Amino acid sequence: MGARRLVGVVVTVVLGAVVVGATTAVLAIASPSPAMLRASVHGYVSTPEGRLVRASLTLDTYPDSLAGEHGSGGGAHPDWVSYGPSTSLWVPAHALVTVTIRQYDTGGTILNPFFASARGTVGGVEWVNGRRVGGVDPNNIGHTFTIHTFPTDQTSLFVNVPLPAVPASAPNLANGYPRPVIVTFQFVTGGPGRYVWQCEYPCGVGVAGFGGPMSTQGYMAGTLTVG
Ligand SMILES: [Cu+2]
Repeated sequence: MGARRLVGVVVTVVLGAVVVGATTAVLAIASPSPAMLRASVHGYVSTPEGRLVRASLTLDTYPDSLAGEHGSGGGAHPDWVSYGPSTSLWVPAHALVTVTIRQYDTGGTILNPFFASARGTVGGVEWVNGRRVGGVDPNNIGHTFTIHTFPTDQTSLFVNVPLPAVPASAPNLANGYPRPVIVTFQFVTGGPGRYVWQCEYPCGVGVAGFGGPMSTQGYMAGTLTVG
C-alpha cells in the first residue's frame, strides 16, 4: 500500500468516526431539535489556563417569541418570553468563550439574589453596556443565563450571568423592541459534555413564575453542547 493510499484509508476511517459521532450527538439531542447555534471560532488564545480555542456566541432575550427560533409567527406561544436565535447551543471544548447577550426585556426583583451575581465567568465579572461589574441590582433583573451540569463524570460547569432589565424609558428601535442592554462575559470550557441552561428570574407563568416559558426548551431553557 502506497503512502498516499494509506493516508486515504486513515482519512476515511477518521471521517467515518466523525459521522458516527455526529449522528449520535444529533440523536442525543432528541426532538424537538431546533437549529443548533454554533459558536464562531477565531483561532487560539494564550491564557493562564493554557492555550485555548477562542470562540464567540451572540444571543438575544425577547419579551415575546416573535424573533427567535419559533419564526416571525411566534409558534405555539407567541406571547412567551424567549431566548434567540436558538436555545440549542454549541461551543468548542477547551475554549475561552465570549458571549454577548442583547437583552430587550423589562423585569423586576429576582427571588434568589444568589443569581444576581456573575458566577463562574472569567474574573467573576460581566460587562453591562461596556461597564465591568460583579453583578446586577437584584431588584432590576430582566433574565439570567445560567448553565448547570448533569451529575455525570463530564467537566463540571456552572455559569450564572444576570441580565439587567431594560429601563421603561428606553426608546423603541426599528425592530419594535426597546434599545437593549448589552451584556458580555467570558467562560472557559473543559472537555466535551452536554449541559442545560435556563433563566433563573421568574419571568414565566404559574407557580412563582417558574412555569410556561421558564420550564420549556425553546423559550427560557435550552441545551449547551461542548464539543
Ligand atoms: Cu427569563
